[in-house]
Amino acid sequence: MKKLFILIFTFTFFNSISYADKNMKIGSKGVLDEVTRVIKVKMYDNYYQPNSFSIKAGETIKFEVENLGILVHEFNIANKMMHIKHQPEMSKMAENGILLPFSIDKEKMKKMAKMDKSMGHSHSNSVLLEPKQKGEIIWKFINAVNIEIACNVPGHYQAGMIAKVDIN
Ligand SMILES: [Cu+2]
Repeated sequence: MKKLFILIFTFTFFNSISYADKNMKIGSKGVLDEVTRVIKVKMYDNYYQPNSFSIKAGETIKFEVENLGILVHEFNIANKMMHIKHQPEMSKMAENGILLPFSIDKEKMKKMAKMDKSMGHSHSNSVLLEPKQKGEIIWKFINAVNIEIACNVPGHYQAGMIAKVDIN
């Protein structure tokens, strides 16, 4: 009987994980050949320009992102839950002296990423840029819901560095 309970529990548990995953659909990394539109985004302290995006479901967009602020900023395509989960990693990067207010210590980042992968900030849905730096993301908005583009440098999300994304 006990075994049966464990079995049922395990089944329910894993089922709930896949259910959560379905609700975290944010699309996927896109390829250059499929790009239908290029959007230029400027990052300032602490906001994006433009600060909202209207995207068709299934569209593949190339975001050309430039940091014109004096602070380090992130352009991260995710949902609220993912941003909240990512913020402690960014705080840890700051605590370890990798993520500095005006720059990123790339040497330290490389070194620490060998012990803790999350310190390398290597994500297909995000670019982290120093002032005057440019970066890009190609993103396919397939099965994407509740998308938020935001910056998770400590304090920036709380300061409202969030861009609204409408998918229709
Ligand atoms: Cu920022």
